[in-house]
Amino acid sequence: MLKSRRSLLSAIVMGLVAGAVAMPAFAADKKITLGFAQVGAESEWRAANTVSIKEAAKAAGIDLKFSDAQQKQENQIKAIRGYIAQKVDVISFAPVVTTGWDTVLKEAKAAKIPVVLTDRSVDTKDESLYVAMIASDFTEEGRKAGKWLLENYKTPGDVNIVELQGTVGSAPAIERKKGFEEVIKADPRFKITRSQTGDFTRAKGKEVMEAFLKADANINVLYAHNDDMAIGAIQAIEAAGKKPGKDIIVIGVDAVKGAFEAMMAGKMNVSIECNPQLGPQLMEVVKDIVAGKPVPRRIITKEGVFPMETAAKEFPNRKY
Ligand code: GYE
Repeated sequence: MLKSRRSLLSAIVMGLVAGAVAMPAFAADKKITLGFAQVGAESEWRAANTVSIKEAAKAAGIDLKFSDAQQKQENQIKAIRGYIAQKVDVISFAPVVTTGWDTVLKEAKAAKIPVVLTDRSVDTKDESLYVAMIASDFTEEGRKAGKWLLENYKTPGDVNIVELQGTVGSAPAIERKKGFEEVIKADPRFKITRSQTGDFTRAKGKEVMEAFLKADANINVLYAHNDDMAIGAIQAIEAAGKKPGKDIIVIGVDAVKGAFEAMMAGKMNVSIECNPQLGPQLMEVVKDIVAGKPVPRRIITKEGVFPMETAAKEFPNRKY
């Protein structure tokens, strides 16, 4: 009797302990709320990234609060402060630029709201200000662009490269430049003769390329930090009476559909892939954080290189 009573009691205690352990930090029926502060709608990449985040949140049953900062840091900071005030469960954002985030991230930390970075990194000494980052390796993308050029540019003599940089101070602009320079410096005939920002947009890419072409008759290669700027620049090259893809070699980054179309038309030579479909990974990480599970600090997306010869074959498989 005593024995069975004791076992019954211990079963209850065990059950309680197991229940306590198994019980999520969060009541199962409460929806997770995620506040996401997007960069803007500057490129095809960004549009695909936004779709991916919205669709993945829906599929995961996560309540998504979404804001578009129109490429302005102050708007993103405002949006993050709004999410803190609304007491969302997790905040995620793609930082427009790398610097200037410590204050707002400390506010999120003080409010005990975990932050996940997606797409772009921040420059901070305090690693505790965010829990995880899901992003591409932009330096490696820059290196891939440089390697493709060194391996494929056969015409002898000096090679004058003009560069269209992304948004000033953004991680992809800083790192795509760095990786590319690191590789081309191995061969002294390759030189960047002009370099300016086109802010990751087609309109700015076109405008800056027009100025480059007016000032300089001797451009052999265009390295654009994204496909949209390359596509804008292609229009400028054609308007100047030159053949993009032939007279001027055109290198882009992202591998969006617009780049594949330009490659199939013979106007763009290569695009280095940068995957915008970060939504599903982000929702997994958000769910794990809320459930109190450990998450990897850095998740790197896998990416390829698509030269123009592969464009027609690959095009039907492209998702963005
Ligand atoms: O390459 C560009 C976009 O941060 C990786 O931002 C992203 C970049 C992408 O505007 O097209």
